[in-house]
Amino acid sequence: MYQVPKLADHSAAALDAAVRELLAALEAEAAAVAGENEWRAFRDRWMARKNGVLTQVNDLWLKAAPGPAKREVGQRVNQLNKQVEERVEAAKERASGAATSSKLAGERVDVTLPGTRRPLGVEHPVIRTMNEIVRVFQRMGYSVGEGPEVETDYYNFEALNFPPNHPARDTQDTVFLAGQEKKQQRDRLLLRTHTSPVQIHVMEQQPPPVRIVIPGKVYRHDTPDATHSPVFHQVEGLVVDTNITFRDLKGTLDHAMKALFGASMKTRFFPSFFPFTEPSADVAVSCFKCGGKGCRLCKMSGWIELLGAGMVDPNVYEFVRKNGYDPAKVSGFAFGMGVERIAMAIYGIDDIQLLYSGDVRFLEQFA
Ligand code: FA5
Repeated sequence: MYQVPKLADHSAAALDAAVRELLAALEAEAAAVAGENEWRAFRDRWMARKNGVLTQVNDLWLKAAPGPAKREVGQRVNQLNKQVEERVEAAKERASGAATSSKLAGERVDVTLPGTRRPLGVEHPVIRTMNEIVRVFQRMGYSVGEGPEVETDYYNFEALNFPPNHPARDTQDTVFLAGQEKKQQRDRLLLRTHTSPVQIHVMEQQPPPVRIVIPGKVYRHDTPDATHSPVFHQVEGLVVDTNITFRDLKGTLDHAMKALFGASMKTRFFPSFFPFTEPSADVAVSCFKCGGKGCRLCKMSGWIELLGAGMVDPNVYEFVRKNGYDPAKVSGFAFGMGVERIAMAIYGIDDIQLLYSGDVRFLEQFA
């Protein structure tokens, strides 16, 4: 490595030779600088106040020069200071450029590599079934509506002709919101137990004729088992016009069941009771697990209940009479289907809980 020599004499020729040798060493060392750490060592070696090459030049060449030579040597040393400074500065730019390009090389992206594939999601079987049911009715000319999941007692019960002490109003069956005690019963908030309250909203908003389906989520204080879930989905249907009869209801539901399950699925209407329909029926399909022989799923009955239905009770029209619903002039039917039960029947699922388990192995079968 280059060492600053003592000058034999301070003549111009000796100085010239020493300067040439120093500059050659400076060039060679500058050229060898490859990274930022090397550059720092290079800068310190040449410019450090203590023992740097320039300090040594100052001591050995300038301070040691005899009086008459001092001026000449001083000028050369000044010039050297500048040259070293410039060289060090240039080396710095080269070193940091090299660092940037090595960083860039490390981060290089090969745009020709195949991208990360994200698997496409699919509709959940419950949502798919709900959309399928809605489509069947849309093809029959029905419109589609929605309603709130948080309801008042008035819409969920009172306007649907539930008597004040009907058991469905019991906390055994209904999830009530806390802190409602100060309100009148009809204003108390609850999670709707069925989609039927939307019948009232619809009739408040539009005069007859009405032909609408309303899909949505409902909540009940039900203990989970193979066919019950505390949160499930229904599709409500409401038709009000003149001269609508029970035959229209039967024909409509029969068509809808055949469209959903195929022409060979057997359906059955059982007499039933709902406060807001008269007469009322429960509609069941033959058990898809045992074919009607009786098993755990159908509770040995051979049938799986899918929906409730009936002719709109004249008492319900009284709540919306001023909007054109005169029970002497209009008639209609309504139904409410359990979407999960229909999904189970379509896909042969024997436990409703599978639909909510979030198990990808189960859900992948619907992709
Ligand atoms: C009703 O909810 C009435 N609102 C239906 C109705 C509408 C009748 C319009 C007349 C006119 P129900 O409580 O039976 O009825 O429930 C309807 C359907 O929801 C049932 O047939 C069943 O398929 C489904 N269902 C009821 N409870 C559950 C539950 N816990 N889990 C899953 N599905 C259920």
